[in-house]
Amino acid sequence: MASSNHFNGFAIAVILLPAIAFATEYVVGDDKGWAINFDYQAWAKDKVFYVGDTLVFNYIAPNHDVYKVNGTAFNDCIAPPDAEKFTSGNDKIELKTAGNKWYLCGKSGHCSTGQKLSITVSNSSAPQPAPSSSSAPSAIFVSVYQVFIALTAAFVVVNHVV
Ligand SMILES: *[C@@H]1O[C@H](CO)[C@@H](O)[C@H](O)[C@H]1NC(C)=O
Ligand SMILES: *[C@@H]1O[C@H](CO)[C@@H](O)[C@H](O)[C@H]1NC(C)=O
Ligand SMILES: [Cu+2]
Repeated sequence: MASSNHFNGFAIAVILLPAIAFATEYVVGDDKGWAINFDYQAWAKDKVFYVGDTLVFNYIAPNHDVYKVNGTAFNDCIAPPDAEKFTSGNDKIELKTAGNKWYLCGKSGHCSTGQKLSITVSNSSAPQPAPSSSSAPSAIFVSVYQVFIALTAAFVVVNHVV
């Protein structure tokens, strides 16, 4: 009975690992957060976003906000009243579908100073590049977690065999 429990725990850990490893949380602007006079296109340039990843917009509310807009509004720096809007100052937006996504700050004059972000989200089935530690701080956490799980699983297996 105990051996079958151990095996189940090991199997579950193995099945869960890919889902955990592939969901990345990106803090937009890193430690600069969501602010004016920042080049978000340069920030996004080297990153590959996948369905299931999350964008985190950090700022002091109500100094800024986040509007999810279309490409036209993005180019013209328009914050449509009917757009999806986030105002908490710690806005976590999960990327649920593939394709182009556009975000901007709706405060007067902010978008035109560069407070706008355009990204392309890829289907999660696409090949996953090796995570770069500079672009994905949470990858470090994931690695530590994976090592922990792997060691735990190994311990359980060895314990069971001996
Ligand atoms: C973009 O959004 C604006 C404002 O919501 C809307 O008026 C316009 O029709 C949209 N354009 C496209 C191409 O969907
Ligand atoms: C993502 O995958 C879905 C389902 O396979 C497909 O319908 C969609 O067109 C894909 N989107 C992109 C941008 O590749
Ligand atoms: Cu702003």
